[in-house]
Amino acid sequence: MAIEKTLCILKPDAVKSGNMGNIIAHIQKEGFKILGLKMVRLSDRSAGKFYEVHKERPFYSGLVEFMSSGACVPIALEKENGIAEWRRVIGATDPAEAAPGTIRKLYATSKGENAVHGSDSVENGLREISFFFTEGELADLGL
Ligand code: 3AN
Repeated sequence: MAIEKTLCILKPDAVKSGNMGNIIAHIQKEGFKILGLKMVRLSDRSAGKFYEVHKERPFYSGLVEFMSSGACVPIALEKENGIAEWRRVIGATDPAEAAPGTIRKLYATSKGENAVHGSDSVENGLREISFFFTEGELADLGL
């Protein structure tokens, strides 16, 4: 299986509830390599741009408002079969449906405030990573 990159974002709910450290520990326990990590506060405009694919969905404006409501921590990850692996580790979009032990089961509160983001394809993973990181910020630190 191929090594794939995916973008994780610790969303404002996870940052506010003090679970950044727990989630980063979970990421490392699952064997992902961390290629880049930073803390950002998204403007309305940049959150809107990131979630542009969901523009027509009824939850779009709430999602943009939530994602710009506090600090986020984008993390560029890499692992064999990384896209599917990260989605397995985070669990279903709705924490009520997420499997036991998944990050969303452990730390998310609702479909909207669901603690973490995960890319849905290799192509989107690369696009989303480049939304937050320049090439120079993606040093492989061997973590
Ligand atoms: P996932 O993050 O599991 O890939 P998507 O891509 O369907 O889920 O949705 C993107 C984001 O939009 C979700 N992480 C969640 O924050 C928000 N979202 C999705 N569905 C809903 C919904 N029904 N109500 C509120 N927010 C939603």
